[in-house]
Amino acid sequence: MSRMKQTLRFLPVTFIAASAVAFLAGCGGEKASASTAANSDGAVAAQEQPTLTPDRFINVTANDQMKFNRNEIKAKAGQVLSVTLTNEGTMPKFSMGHNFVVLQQDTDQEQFLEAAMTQAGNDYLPKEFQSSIIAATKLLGGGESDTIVFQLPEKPGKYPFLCSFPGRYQVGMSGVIVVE
Ligand SMILES: [Cu+2]
Repeated sequence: MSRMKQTLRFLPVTFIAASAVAFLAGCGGEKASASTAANSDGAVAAQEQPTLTPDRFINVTANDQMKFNRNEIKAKAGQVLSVTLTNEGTMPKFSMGHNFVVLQQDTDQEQFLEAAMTQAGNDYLPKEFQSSIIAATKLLGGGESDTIVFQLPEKPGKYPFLCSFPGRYQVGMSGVIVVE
């Protein structure tokens, strides 16, 4: 219970910091990085590692046809990934927004998505599931992109990723990061 409280207290700070860095990344260049929560210890761990150096850079695209360009990413345990999501569509965020959300293995995705539906004001990232979110981009309209840098868990397995905009998971905007 107290850990939950701690998580909730730290997360907003992390998200603000991540947004600020993401903004800089958008204006500056490839090397700048943003990070949200790093692992199951969430924001606390992210604070201990304010500058993660990516082991790999991965480009993911989304479009007006409601598809990601990839549904599987293979990676190594503990690897630091820099994922750039680009919305190659032309439609606005409110009707055709996309994001890229990486979840802990044990997340109940149905409940996550149900909660996400009601939280447009928070980019469809359900606040009560923040400890389940390993990393998440901003919600992007057509032509926008955002980069997240995060460390994969040490535990091998399949970590789901998805777009949390309502209805997108159901038409295939999901996939897995296979951690070996
Ligand atoms: Cu989407």
